[in-house]
Amino acid sequence: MATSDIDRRNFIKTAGIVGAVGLGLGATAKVIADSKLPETLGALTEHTLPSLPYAYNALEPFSDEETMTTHHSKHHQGYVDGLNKSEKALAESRATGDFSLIEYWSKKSSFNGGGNALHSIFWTVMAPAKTGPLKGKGGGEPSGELSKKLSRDFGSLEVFKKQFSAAAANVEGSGWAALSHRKSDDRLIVHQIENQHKLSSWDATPILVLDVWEHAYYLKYKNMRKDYVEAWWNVVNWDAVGERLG
Ligand code: MN3
Repeated sequence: MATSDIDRRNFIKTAGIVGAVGLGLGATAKVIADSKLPETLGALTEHTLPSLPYAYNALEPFSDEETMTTHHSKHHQGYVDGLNKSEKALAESRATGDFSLIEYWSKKSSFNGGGNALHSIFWTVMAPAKTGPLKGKGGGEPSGELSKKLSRDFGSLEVFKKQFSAAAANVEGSGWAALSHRKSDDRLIVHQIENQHKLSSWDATPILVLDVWEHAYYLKYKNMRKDYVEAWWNVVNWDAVGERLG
């Protein structure tokens, strides 16, 4: 038996004991260091909830304070926590060599990782409406390269907005509409995302996303998702979208 196999067996045995006495990941990580085992375990990120770039009531009247508070501090926090939990579970799988729950934790990390990433973009591509009480920069029209590329790839800003609105209003169940930049041919594309992670368009980076889960609008708009989508254009921060395009 190769030395590495012996190390691995001893490690798994030790890790099993650690698990049995109920110690957490910190203890497991210490065991890993002691056993000189896999450098393949890799480092873990402790994901944290990003701050909103405006107050919870700043998007009124488009989005009400109660919805924004719950959406950011409860829902988004839940995805952050879920992502940390699933990535720790995957690290523990690497530590013990037990991948029996790989399908479960892979799905959980995609779902929560998608939720964290999409919400993190969502907050930053909105701003208080120009036409609202705070007279912010939200709404209006894009400028510069973004404006040129939207016209080039969709025909006009109006046609783009129609396609995006239709995509958002017609996501089946919970999900998102996204405008993404596809690097391979430098095109902007509109696509739907189901849940937080399904229907992904590979090689495409989201630059504008709209959350159409009911938790994003139901308190104010009830079942009228289409009205929520139409009102949302008043808080789009086009400068931030342009910066994402790069
Ligand atoms: Mn949401």
